[in-house]
Amino acid sequence: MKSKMRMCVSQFQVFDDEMAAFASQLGYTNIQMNSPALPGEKVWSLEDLKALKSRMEQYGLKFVMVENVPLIFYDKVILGLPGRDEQLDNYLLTIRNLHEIGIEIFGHHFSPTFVWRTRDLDGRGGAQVTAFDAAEFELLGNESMKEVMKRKKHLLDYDVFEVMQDMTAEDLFRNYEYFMKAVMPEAEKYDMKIALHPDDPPLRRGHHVERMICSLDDYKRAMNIADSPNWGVNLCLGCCSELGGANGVKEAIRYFGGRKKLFSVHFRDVQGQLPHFQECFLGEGNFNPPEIIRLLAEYKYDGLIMEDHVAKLSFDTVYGHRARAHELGYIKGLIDMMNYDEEQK
Ligand SMILES: [Mn+2]
Repeated sequence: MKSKMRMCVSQFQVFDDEMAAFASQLGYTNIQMNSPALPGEKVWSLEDLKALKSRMEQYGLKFVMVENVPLIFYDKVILGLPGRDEQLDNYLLTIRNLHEIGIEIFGHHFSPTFVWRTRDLDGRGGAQVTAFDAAEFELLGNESMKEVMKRKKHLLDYDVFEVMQDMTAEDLFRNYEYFMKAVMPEAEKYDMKIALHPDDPPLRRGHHVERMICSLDDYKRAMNIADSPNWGVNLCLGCCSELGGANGVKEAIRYFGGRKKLFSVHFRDVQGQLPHFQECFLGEGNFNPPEIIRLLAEYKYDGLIMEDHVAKLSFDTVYGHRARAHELGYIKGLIDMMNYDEEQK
């Protein structure tokens, strides 16, 4: 049987002619955006979302997933700070607005300090890849992260790393429960799929900061907290691989795939496992890409599949059009080959 998993062009913030041409010319019609850069410091307006969707439609593209609102929309929810109820109201409004424009999956993370990396390394042919080393992170904190957080500080009027020094993973789980109690009934009402991305890297504690989703057990715990058919995972194979290598990836797919909890998949890999790893191209990491595509198909995975972080190729754009085109083509080739084999049976 032909697999129904759907590829998409993803992980960008601004939809413009360049992105439209990139998606259309490569032949992908489904679009995911990660924290679309729309006006608003508390919530996006329905008008702006509608305009975004219709611009995509002009190019024959379909807006199917939004991954993450900006942190400033729900930072108090994650951290349990005063003002979280107002942010929750806006989050519920966002669910209704996204439903209104036909969005199928709404992703979120619970990692206000974002992705942790400690340095860039030379990957294949000198392409730049990010790397993480837990001991280095413990010692220095994340220098590149501090630059990112400085930029975020223009939006947030406090230092997230500072606030999180006194928080534990248990506090985060408690705040997640508060979040889910408000979010899931609304998501069910509008049949919106709510998808959780794990922490990257899935390391419980680093540089005095604790994180929430650092194992399959943590993910199961979040699932039980949400307790809803509309809750599922935005499974980052990269994070699973960072933690448990190929077996970690397969275990997560089997667990969530078997429960119809796989809503979207970040198809990327790393070399090595915690405490240190580096990102890489597909096919040179911990897992065997054809094997993993087959495993997803075995579980009749019909959600979205996309590339995620990519290596920085020489002369590429900031978005990484060259690298992304390569990874997308790689994934599409695997799916087409698998479907061809199925037809021949
Ligand atoms: Mn990811």
